[in-house]
Amino acid sequence: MKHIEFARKADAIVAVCAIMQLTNKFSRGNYMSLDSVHFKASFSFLGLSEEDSRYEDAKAVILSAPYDSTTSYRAGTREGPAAIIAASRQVELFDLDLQCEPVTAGVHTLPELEPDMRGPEATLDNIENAVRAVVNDGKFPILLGGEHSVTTAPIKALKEKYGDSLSVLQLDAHSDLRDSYENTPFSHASVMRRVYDLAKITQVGIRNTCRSEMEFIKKVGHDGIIWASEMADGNMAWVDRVMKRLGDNVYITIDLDAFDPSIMPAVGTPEPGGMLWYQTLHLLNRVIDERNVVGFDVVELCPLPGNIASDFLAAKLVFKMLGRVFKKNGWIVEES
Ligand SMILES: [Mn+2]
Repeated sequence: MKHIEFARKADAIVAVCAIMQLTNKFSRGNYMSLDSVHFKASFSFLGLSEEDSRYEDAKAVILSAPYDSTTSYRAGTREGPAAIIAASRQVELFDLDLQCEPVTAGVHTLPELEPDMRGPEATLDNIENAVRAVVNDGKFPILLGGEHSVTTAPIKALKEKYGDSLSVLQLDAHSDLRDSYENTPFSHASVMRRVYDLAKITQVGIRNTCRSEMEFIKKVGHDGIIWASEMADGNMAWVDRVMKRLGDNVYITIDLDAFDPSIMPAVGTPEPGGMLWYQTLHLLNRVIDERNVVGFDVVELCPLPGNIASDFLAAKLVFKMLGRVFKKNGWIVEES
């Protein structure tokens, strides 16, 4: 008797459930789990899938520093990293020079680093800690800026590992060698003066330097500047001079205002007479192929509404450099 009662109770429950499901169906449509819903890839560099961009498996890690505090002309570089990642989702994964998809597996994109409102030192410490952690995990760091002052952070972290064998290649319109600017030694206009104290620097594409910087250059006998005017006639002899100066381990910092404003107008401080695409790739390919590049940054993108070409150039530049780094280090996973 009891068994029958139980059976009836169970029947009743099943019946009630069926009615509830029917009601649900009519009121909310078919119930589906998220497993059967199509999502775009997460907000990762190149739009790589979760599977192709896991931190554990990644050879390279994208760090974003949306920091914009001391910018002296047009502000907005805090929007740079997100604009580069958004544009990167339109970059074709096949590299025509390498004839393969060099980085399809192996790039992780970390969330944006948070600026520290206590000031530039705390913000730079946070970036330095992030780079140090990534490097200690054996991964190749790429930092997206943000204003150029963020560059000291990865260089400090990498200097711990590589010591005096670390040298720095800078592409920039500005020499950034002021001791301080607008009362702060952490200005983007004095970033290379800070770096000068950490590592041997070579500066390419420079076309704007102030009197106090020229005095400093003469005083210390700094002969590592390739002036844009020396590159203007299209000769590439200056590349040999760059290569002679670089040590075994090289960090590359690219201020996007190194490029000519005709192809890169979206910077805070544009300067006429800059570098062009193939000329820049020629230099970067040689440095990556012939030295051990240990990290790089691309900074100072200041997105212009409606100008997607600049964002795309920055994204493609990161892609081209990364692909070359993957090839050099034997990290390319061949498709089976
Ligand atoms: Mn600059």
